[in-house]
Amino acid sequence: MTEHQTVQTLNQFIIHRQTQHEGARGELSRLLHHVGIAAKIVNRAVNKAGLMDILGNYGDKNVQGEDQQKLDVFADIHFIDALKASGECAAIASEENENIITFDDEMSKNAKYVFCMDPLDGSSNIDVNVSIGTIFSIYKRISPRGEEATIEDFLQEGTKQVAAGYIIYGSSTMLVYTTGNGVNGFTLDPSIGEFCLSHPNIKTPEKGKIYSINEGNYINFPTGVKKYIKYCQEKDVDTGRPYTSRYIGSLVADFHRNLLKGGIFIYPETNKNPTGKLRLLYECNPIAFIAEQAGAQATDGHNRILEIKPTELHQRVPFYTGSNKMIKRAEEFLDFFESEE
Ligand code: P6P
Repeated sequence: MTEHQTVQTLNQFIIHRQTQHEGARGELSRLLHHVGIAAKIVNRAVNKAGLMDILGNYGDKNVQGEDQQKLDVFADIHFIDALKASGECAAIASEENENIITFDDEMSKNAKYVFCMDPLDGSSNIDVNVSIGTIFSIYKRISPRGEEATIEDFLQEGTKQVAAGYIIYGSSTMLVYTTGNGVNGFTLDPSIGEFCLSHPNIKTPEKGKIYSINEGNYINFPTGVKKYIKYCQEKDVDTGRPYTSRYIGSLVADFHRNLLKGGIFIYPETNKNPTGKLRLLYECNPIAFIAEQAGAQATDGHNRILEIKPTELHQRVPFYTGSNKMIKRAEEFLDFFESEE
């Protein structure tokens, strides 16, 4: 970076974008600002995890029946605190909590937005120092302002999201988000404690050479998925195959790489888990919003993720996301072999 190149912080960017929206009163800006604060608090804990005796199980299990890691709980608590402090969030749906969390202070009860989050995704990687992330999604509430938010506020199609994003705690910490006008990435500069615009207007290549799937589950995959994996592994100069297999086991890390480089990420249904593993509200919908805003796609193998009408807070869906041409090809395999079965 040349010395005179200006830095645009997340807050400067948010306020600049707000001024472009006539009538915007700053509620979403303030909400996003508090997301940034919580991200910095969690980032500090993630960076010192090994030193703060914060590793290891919390000794409890979350609603998914998964062992709760201390950092999961830490992240959940600090995002909830920051969102309450913003006064712009009426309620939260979190992976770490079975039911929605409503706020009873007057300002929050009168707030315009509700917030879905996976406070620390990829938690199985925490203790081995592999990238992890926070994923979030913001909706306008449909329940009357001034009253307590309801579960109906959260069971909205992904197309109704007003904002979505993730923080990836990796070799550097980045916040990537969209409000429906493209995708922008901000890298945390620890020397000034600010997220700074580093990846403006992210676009995913139409085609990539990376496929991301946990092949350890191969025997449980649908035939179409098995055939697509073999297709990726064949030699074909024209399509640049064989592709490269990359799978970290943290959705945010796997998605972020493919978002920038192109590729396909698949967490399909299996005969053990017929609706897959990833959750619609706070993993697939926000990632799908970002994918589409970056010119890519996200489906359940057949249907656009963002058009699925949720019925439960923690429902799971099969998840295919990435470069348009790769999603199209994978779905051709699914369609053909499903018609054969
Ligand atoms: P598997 C992490 O636990 C997570 O929810 C996602 O971040 C990740 O993509 C997936 O599960 C990994 O699941 O079954 O491949 O270990």
